[in-house]
Amino acid sequence: MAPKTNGRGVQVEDTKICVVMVGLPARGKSYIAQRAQRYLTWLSIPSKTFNVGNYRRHDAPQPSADFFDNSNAEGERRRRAAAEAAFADMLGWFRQGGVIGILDATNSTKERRKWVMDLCTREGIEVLFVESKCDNEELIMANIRDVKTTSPDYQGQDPEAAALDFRNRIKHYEKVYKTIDEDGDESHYTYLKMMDVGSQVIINRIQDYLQSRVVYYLMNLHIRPRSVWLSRHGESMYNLSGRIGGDTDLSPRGQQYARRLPELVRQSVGDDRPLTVWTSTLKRTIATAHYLPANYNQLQWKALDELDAGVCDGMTYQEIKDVYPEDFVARDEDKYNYRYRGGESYRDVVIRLEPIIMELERSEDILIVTHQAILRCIYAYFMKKDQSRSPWMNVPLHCLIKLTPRAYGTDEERYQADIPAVSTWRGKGSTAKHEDPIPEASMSR
Ligand code: ADP
Ligand code: FDP
Ligand code: F6P
Repeated sequence: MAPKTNGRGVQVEDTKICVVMVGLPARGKSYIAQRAQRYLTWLSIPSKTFNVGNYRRHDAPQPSADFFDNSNAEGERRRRAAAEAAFADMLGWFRQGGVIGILDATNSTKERRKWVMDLCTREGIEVLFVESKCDNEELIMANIRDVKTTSPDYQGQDPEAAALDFRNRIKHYEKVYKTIDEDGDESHYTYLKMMDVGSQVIINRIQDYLQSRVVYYLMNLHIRPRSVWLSRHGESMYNLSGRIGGDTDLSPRGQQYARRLPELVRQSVGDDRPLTVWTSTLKRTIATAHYLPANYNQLQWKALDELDAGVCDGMTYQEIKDVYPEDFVARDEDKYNYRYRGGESYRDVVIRLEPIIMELERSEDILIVTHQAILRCIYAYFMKKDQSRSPWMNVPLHCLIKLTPRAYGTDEERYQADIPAVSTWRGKGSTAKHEDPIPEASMSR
C-alpha cells in the first residue's frame, strides 16, 4: 500500500508513534534517541525526546546507586513518578500535533513496557520499542567514562568514584532487567532489538512506512570514530558572472583551488589514509576532485547535483526578479519551501538527499564535493540547523569543512585555502551579483 504523505514526500497524517527506548544504562539509548530526533527533525517530521532521567533529576538530583535498587521503595516511587511525568508531557505534546515522541528511559522491565503499551494503545498511539543490548564490558566502561561521569548526576564528584557508582547503578538494573520477549510473552510488540551496536538485529512486527524508515535509519548507525569533509566546488565561470545553476567549468581561481585541495585535505586528515570522495555529476565538482590522490575512491551521485532552478537555470538574480518578480519575492519570503517553476525547493532537496544521509551514516571517512544549496542541507543535518534558516547560511567557496560526530553533537573545523573567490551568498531582497555575507545572528528570519 502506498504511504500517506503530506504532499512533501513525508508520511505524517494521523500517525503518532511512541518510540520506547529499552536497555540497561550506558547502552547508547540517549545517543540513539537524539540521532533519531535529529534525522526526523531534518525531514520536518515533528519529533521530541522525553528523557525520564531529566524528570527524575528534578526530584532526586544526585542519587547514589542504591536509589535504583528495586527494593528501595522510596526510590521506586520517585522513579515511577518521573516516568509518569515524562509520559504525561509526551501525551500533551502528541495532542498538539507531535508525530514521533521518544520515551528515553531504561524501560527495562516487562511491567514498565506493558504500562507504556497500555497507555499508548488507549490514546491511539503506535508503539515501537527500540532496544540496545550490549554485553561488551569494555565498551560499557568507555561509555560510562565518556558520558556518565560528566552527567549532572555526578557534578562536582571524582570521576573514578562516579564511574564506580554508575557501575553499581547498572547492577541494580541488571537484577530486574528483561530483554524484550525474553519470556516469549512480548512477541506481539513491534520492536527493533540491536545487539552489540547493531552487529545483530531483530526486527519484529514493523507496521507501517514511517516505522520502517526509523528502523532502517537506526540500523545504519555506527559508533566508529570518523569525520565527514564538505567542500563546495572551486569557483565556476557562472559564479563569476553571478548566474545560478548550469554546468560550467571552473574559473582559473577555481582550478587553483582544485590543485590546492589535496594538500588542504591531507592537512585536515592528519595522515595519509585514503578517503572516499563523493561528487555530483556536474563538471565543476568533478574537476574540483580531479587532483585528489589516485587511491581515493571517487563516486558521482546525481542526488548531489545543485538545487534545480528550473526555468531560472542560468539566470542572474536580477534577471529572475525582472522576468518572474512574484517568484523572486515568494522565494525570499519562504526560501525553504519555495519551488522554482519546473525545478526544486530546499525541501525537495532534503527529500532527495535522504539516501545520501543513510549512506553517510553507514560509512566511515567521506569527502563530499558539492554545491551551495546541497552543502547547506547536509550541514543542517549534522549541525541541527533550523530548516527555515539553513537556506540563508553562508558557505564560502574555497573552504574545507571537517565535521566530526561525537556522542552528543558534532565538532566542526574549517580550513581556508587562501585563494580568493567571489561570494555567491545573497541577502534577502538583494539582486547583487556578489555581496559580502552578513553574520547570521543579525539576519531576520
Ligand atoms: P544510555 O542512554 O543507554 O544510558 P548513552 O546514550 O548516554 O547511554 O551512552 C552514550 C554512549 O553510548 C556514547 O559514547 C555512544 O558512543 C555509545 N553508544 C551508542 N550506541 C550504542 C550502542 N548501540 N551500544 C552501545 N553503546 C552505544
Ligand atoms: P539516564 O542515564 O538517561 O539519566 O541511568 C539510568 C537513567 O537514565 C536514570 O537517570 C533515570 O532516572 C532512569 O534511567 C530513567 O529510567 P527508569 O525510569 O527506567 O529508571
Ligand atoms: O550561485 C551558486 C549556486 O550554487 C547556484 O547554482 C544555486 O542556484 C544557488 O547557489 C543556490 O543558492 P540560493 O539558494 O541562495 O539561491
